[in-house]
Amino acid sequence: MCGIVGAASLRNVTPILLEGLKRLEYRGYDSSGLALLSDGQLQREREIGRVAALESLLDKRALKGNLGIAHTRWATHGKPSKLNAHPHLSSASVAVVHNGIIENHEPLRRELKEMGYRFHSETDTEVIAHLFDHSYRQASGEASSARLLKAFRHTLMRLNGAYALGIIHIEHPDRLLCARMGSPLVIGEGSEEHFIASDPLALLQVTDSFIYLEEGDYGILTRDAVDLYEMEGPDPTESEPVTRPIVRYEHGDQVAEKGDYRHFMLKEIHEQPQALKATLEGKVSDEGHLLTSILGPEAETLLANTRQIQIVSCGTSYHAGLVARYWIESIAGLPCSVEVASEFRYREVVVPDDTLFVAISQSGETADTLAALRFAKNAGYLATLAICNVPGSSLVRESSLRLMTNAGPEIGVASTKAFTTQLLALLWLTAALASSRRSGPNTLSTSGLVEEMRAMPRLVEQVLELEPAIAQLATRFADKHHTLFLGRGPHYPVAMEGALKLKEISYIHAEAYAAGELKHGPLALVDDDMPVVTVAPSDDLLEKLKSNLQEVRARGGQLINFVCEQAGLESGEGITNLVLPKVSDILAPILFSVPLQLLSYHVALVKGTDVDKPRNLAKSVTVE
Ligand code: HGA
Repeated sequence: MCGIVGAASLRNVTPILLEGLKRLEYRGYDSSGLALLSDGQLQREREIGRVAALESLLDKRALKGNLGIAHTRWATHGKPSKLNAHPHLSSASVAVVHNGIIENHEPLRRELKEMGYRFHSETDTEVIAHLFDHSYRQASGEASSARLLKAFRHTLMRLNGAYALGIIHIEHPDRLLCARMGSPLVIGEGSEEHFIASDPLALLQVTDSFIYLEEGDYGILTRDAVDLYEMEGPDPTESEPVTRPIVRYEHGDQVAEKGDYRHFMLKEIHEQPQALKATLEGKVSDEGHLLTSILGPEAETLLANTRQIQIVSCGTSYHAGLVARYWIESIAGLPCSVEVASEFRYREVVVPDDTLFVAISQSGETADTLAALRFAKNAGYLATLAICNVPGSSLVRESSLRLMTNAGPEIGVASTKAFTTQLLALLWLTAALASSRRSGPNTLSTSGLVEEMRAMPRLVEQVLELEPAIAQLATRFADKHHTLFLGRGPHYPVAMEGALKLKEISYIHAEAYAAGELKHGPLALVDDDMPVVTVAPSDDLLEKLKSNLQEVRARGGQLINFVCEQAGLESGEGITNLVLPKVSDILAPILFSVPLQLLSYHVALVKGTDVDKPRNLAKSVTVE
């Protein structure tokens, strides 16, 4: 959430900053702004709404400069408004962009007001601008790097909470300050130019070489140098800068274009066959063996020693973890707990011996999941494993083992291909755990499972052909305010994910229930105005589910069932069945997720909402 870009160059940086903001817009889109230094002047423009609105403003008033910072906002403190938009200024000398939350902003604000600073926004960020201005004035001397760094370090020491920061100062026309604590930030290396951004994607138009800041890093960039220091280290005036590796971005300029698709979400739904194929690539040999060494050093021994799994994640990734629990327990025969990261991180956790900690996050920057991982590293787990879509992300760098999903950039805020590829990666992990133990309740052979995983892209292609029928169904939701999603076994979390998708992009209230729970309360809600969507593959629980569906029908509920060819469910009055291709019980959760994505997408179209940028949300949740 919130996207930062900054640049120090010989050329005018405005187009680079604007392009960076557009590429970061998935992180926040309630307002945006930029500040530039040129001819000894600090200039700023901000606008409410999308980056396009800022761009039109800049068409009318061109800002040019060789040093600048920019920001696209997802508000945490203070409503989305022009006054609250970043960059925030102090004394017309300092401009600050910030991603994160300053938890002690209230006492700092009081203190700064007493010193005479006037506040113009409701944000927590503005305290950073004034604090830095104050520290700079206190750090006497000429306008040197040393003075700037001293003031910066002093400012950072006063902040509690999370931040990625970009700061410029009017007396330093070629110096860009940056810092990272709890929110992501990378430095891009160009030829005689340097950049900062929340995500390398923002800078792929200008470089593919990046330095990933570590927690507590701060420093100064100029066109030709990067000097980084550690907050934990000595005063910067008494120490040498630290060295961080320069990493080449692996996937080229993958910035997603919508192409012929109307929305990124639709494109990403249709990319799933390819994304699933890519996820499996390099993880199984031609002969069908699982290549467990890709997880990292000592993976095989660690998997063989694992007696229990703890999965921690948020949102859609949490639902992937819940599905995996059914697989891990039934196929690998290992106990598995799954918990949302925001609860796990603040709980007094008891860690059973030989437990593998698994953190799942599309971006690898999800604040709560990262905090849970950092806790887990010192809590006595056997090892930590990240399941992630972004190679250089914090989660991947900080875990001892890693399993990449390779889905390619996901731009639509509502996750689709990230979810199904996480499921495939988790199934692969299940198979790896089962084969390393050479036992487990399920007799399915690894090679059989690999065959099924390989068949997945083709099956998903077939499901995508149901789109016209699903679009037709979606019109029934035009005037609905509530929907129930039902499933059993691993399809209960699939139903949860379906309900989440509908909520996120169509703003229809949707709840998922384990179908057996219906009569314990939610049945009271059912009437002919309440569509009930069921996930009903032909598995061992289908007969039980059919009884639950009868209970709904008997109360006038309108059933929309996603079923398998051989389900034996008749369509009729109040019952609509959408038939999916035959699939094994194990793979069914992946396949059945796809029509639910298409349903929520088409309902959102009917409702006329902003599919890729739903209200109040943003992707890559970097604040807790
Ligand atoms: N707290 C700041 C920045 C918000 C943010 O990082 N969101 O992801 C604000 O509210 O402006």
